[in-house]
Amino acid sequence: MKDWRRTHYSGEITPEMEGSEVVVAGWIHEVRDLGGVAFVVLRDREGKAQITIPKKKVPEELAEKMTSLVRESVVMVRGNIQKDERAPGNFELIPNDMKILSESKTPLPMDVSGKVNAELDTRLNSRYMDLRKPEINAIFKIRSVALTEVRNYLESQGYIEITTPKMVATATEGGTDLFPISYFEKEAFLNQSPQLFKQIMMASGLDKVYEIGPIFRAEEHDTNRHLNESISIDIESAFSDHNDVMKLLEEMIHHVTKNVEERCQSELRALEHNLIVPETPFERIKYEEAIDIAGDHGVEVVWGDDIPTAGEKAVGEEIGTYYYIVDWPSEIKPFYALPEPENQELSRAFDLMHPRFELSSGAQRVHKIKLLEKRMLNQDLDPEDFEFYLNAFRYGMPPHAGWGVGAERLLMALTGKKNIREVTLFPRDRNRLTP
Ligand code: AMO
Repeated sequence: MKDWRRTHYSGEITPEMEGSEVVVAGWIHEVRDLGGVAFVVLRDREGKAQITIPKKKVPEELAEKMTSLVRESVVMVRGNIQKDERAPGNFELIPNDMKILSESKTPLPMDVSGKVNAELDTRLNSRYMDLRKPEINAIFKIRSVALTEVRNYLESQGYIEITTPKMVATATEGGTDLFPISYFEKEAFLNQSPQLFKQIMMASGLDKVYEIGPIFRAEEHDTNRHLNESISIDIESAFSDHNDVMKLLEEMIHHVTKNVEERCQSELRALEHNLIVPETPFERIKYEEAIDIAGDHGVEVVWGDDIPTAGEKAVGEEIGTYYYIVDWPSEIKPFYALPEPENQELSRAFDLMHPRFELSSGAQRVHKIKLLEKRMLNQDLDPEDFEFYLNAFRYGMPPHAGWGVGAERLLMALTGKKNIREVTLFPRDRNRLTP
């Protein structure tokens, strides 16, 4: 009995291995029968391997079986390596045997050869097939490296990974955008942010925590940068202020970008994306300056209003790289953002902007319970609903600060993709709940 086990990915085979027998496994990308010779291109995770079938040398039955293969079927091929400068990877395989593992149906739901462009909706409906394209699976290889580097960086800075509940009884970021669920006889919701839990952790003595986990937002809007289920990278740091965590954030963005640039060269090439590693520190622009720049571009923003997308775009175009917006009016930032002690109208909240979108927001937090309760009441929130949170502030709560970064938006920045659905395996949006 022959051992049918993959010995090599296509990318591991080199012309110097000429003469040796290998077993490759993957999908049938292309079959070309030229009469005296036929070519079958097999595609796997690492690239493509050309299988060349000289009809005179290969047993007739095998040649017949290989040339009648249906595209996208899954096979294993045992063959001998031969140098060939015209083939991908500069080698070809002369087959000795083949095993069909799974035959594909026809017609295919979409083309994966890159010759015909499918609509995003069609692609997302057949995501398993869309992902067979190298320029699509490159996105998710980059995602894996990026999240590993986020962890590496935060761990190197003394952060401890935590996971907090996603089924909760109260809103975090304001009450309207919640998905209700039934929790036995009680009303419950999917959590919008780990905000309250990560702040509670600041009273635990662990000091520096991070979480990479899902957040759920029942926002109705349908844009190219919002999802209803998203992955958030959150940190919280005790004995720190807003400046400390802004420095951490820009250093993390630098670290992750640099490592993706170094470790994902073939993926970035597949995406045709020229990734620029940003220099630190990032420019800090005051809210007041940002609304002035927006005004110069015809987007009028009244002091105290949020900056609309058109305003963000105008400022982003002017700056051209990452930048912070600081000194936000206190009234438009959440109750947990600390007002500037010397000027309560302004807060110690910040947004980190990519030229095309908001990447993160954060703040130094209110850690004194009296002020926290006062700010809740000012924002029409009932402190009684937040007792589990407020208790953590009653028995020794250090000053603290933190931020949240949308993982998909970080991936948009790293890959140059313009639509958040492109960088999400199975996006959840206003119209999409399957697959
Ligand atoms: P905020 O609500 O600004 O702040 O969210 C932080 C970051 O998360 C990402 N994000 C989203 N990405 C895709 N779709 C969405 N619907 C979506 N909502 C948010 C964005 C955003 O900048 N608790 C605070 C963070 C903190 O202060 O620590 C918070 O959640 O990239």
